Amino acid sequence: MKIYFAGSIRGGRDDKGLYNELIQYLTSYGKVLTEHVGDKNLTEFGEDGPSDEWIYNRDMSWIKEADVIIAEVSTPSLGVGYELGKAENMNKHILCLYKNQLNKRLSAMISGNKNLKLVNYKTLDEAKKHIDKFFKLLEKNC
Ligand code: 6K6
Repeated sequence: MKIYFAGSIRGGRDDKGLYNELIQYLTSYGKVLTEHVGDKNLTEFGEDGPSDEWIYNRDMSWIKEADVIIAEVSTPSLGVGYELGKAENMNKHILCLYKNQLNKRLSAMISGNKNLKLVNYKTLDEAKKHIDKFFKLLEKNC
């Protein structure tokens, strides 16, 4: 199972610790292609490749290669939104995890899209349970 984990980078790194925990959990289900998204030392101003064009091409080929896309969408990110749109067009299985927050609302382009499986959670344990359910359902339907 190849898993593409999407999470904000230049959109802001407030949730990097959470991404890290989710990625660690996902490794029990398969190979996470994008482990760097959870790198606690990666800031929005850092680098992860020789050029942006190189990063774009690498990430697009990983999305093509991935069996599933798991996106943490609580921190708004142009990159994550773009990846989700591309993955939807490729008919990938997609799970979006959204942490309930008081002063923020998720983009309607995500919450209003019935092709994306969107779940709300409050704690990391809840997020893990959603992940378990997603993979169980996938197993049943494949
Ligand atoms: C590292 C630190 C700052 O910039 C970088 C290099 N950029 C990226 N490196 C790796 N993946 C990236 C990069 N920029 C975007 N992505 C992909 O888009 C990741 O797979 C994330 O899921 C998503 C983040 O998009 P932004 O718009 O928040 O950066």
